[in-house]
Amino acid sequence: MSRFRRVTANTRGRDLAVGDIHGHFQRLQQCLDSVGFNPEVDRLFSVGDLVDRGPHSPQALQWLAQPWFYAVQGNHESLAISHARGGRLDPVMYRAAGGGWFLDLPAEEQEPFVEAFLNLPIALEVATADGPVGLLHADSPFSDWAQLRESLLHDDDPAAREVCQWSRRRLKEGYSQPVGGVRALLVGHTAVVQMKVLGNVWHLDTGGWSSGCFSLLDIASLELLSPAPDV
Ligand SMILES: [Mn+2]
Repeated sequence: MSRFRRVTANTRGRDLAVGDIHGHFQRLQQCLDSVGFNPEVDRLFSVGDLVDRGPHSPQALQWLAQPWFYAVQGNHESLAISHARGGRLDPVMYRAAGGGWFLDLPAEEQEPFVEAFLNLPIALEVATADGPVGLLHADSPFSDWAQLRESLLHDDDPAAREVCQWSRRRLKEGYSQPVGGVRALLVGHTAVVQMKVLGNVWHLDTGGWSSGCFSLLDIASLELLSPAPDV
């Protein structure tokens, strides 16, 4: 599977984006129900970190099998891959980060997860009527989307990938230079109290997995559907 994926516009229904899920698929489903998500026509895009911490991490496989569900690979998916593929990974750290459910699976039961996670792109681009919207887990290593696409497709530079999945720099420094070539870049990874936009980078992880408040963003209009705006 390609490390960069392009998805054509949804002409039948809505495209929604959600922040880190971390094993809370039941809460996410409730949130989707509350905005009338219709899997026949609507699609859901995840910025990664589907697993670890919450009670339903194994459900990630069923969600990833749905034709209406798209995701990029977060650092937690990357941890599972590293563990199973013999990468350098401290199991104590991994367990503390919520990976116990995975560490405790027999190797043959880890395998379907690893294969599904390996299939996830590092960055994804969704077409909308007003131009492309990008998604990745943490931050873009480049100020230009085309450069990121080229890097992911041709260089596979581990340092660039590391920024895509692990960087917290933009939020930490309040860095607000936009990423050129996309209308908006949707990310998660660092929990924020309220959805926060820096430049054109939208931080969607409002801690749905800890506080129960998932933010759902309509990708075409860039309007927040959940939590409902105060009237
Ligand atoms: Mn993360």
